[in-house]
Amino acid sequence: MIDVERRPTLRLVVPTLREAHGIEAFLAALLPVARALGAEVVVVDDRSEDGTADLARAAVARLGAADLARVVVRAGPRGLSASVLEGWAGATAPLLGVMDADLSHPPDLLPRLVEEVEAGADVAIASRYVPGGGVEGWPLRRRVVSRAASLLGRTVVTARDPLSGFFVLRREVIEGVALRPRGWKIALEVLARGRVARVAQVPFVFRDRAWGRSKFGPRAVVDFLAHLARLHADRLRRR
Ligand SMILES: Nc1nc2c(ncn2[C@@H]2O[C@H](COP(=O)(O)OP(=O)(O)O)[C@@H](O)[C@H]2O)c(=O)[nH]1
Ligand SMILES: [Mg+2]
Repeated sequence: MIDVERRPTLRLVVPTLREAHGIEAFLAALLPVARALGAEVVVVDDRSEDGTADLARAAVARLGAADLARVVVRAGPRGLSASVLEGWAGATAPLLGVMDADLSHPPDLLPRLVEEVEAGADVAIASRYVPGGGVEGWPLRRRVVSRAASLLGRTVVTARDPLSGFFVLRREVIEGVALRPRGWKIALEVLARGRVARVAQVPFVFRDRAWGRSKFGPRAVVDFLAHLARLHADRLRRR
């Protein structure tokens, strides 16, 4: 059970879809960091058929972290951004965050992101595309798509890696803001529609997953382009 007496500093959401293979190793790395930060962790699983949710619950129990972490299984249509918003809903923590479950996002970087927001940033993004950052293990095709999508994303926001799936924000940035993300890119939606004045960009090296398979595919690209088009259209309408 989550300790309701003590308000967490951060609610970190971890969206999962078919991560049975590595969810234990991930939680073993993350939970000590989360505990040190006073964060709560919500794993939001999209009805993975491979037992991810049960394995995650067992890992939380085995790691003695039932007071700070829980696992939610979603109903309804699958969706990465929708999972993140569902995980953030009802949070009382002053900070919200998100990261992937496959260790591509190093848990050790989480305290840096929190520090940046506590020091005054509205959003702190772990960024592959600022000096010191990078990507390891991706084939050329995936690198090119990611770079191109980031450049397109920068037509609506200024951050260099607006498609990063690892970031922390002040809860007020999105409180009362109607977010309508489509597909994968929740950071883009938060940056484009949220009350964001200061963005901190913390470099990190994204390492391709060590197990399992990426869910990235043509569908994610189509969703991204539709999402981007909607952000542009809404911006024109507001003018
Ligand atoms: N809840 C939920 N999580 C998802 C979905 N698609 C991907 N994920 C999770 O989102 C994170 C990033 O997905 P991944 O396949 O690793 O994408 P990549 O790192 O860009 O190749 C991982 O933790 C996945 O388990 C989805 O539809 N719903
Ligand atoms: Mg991944």
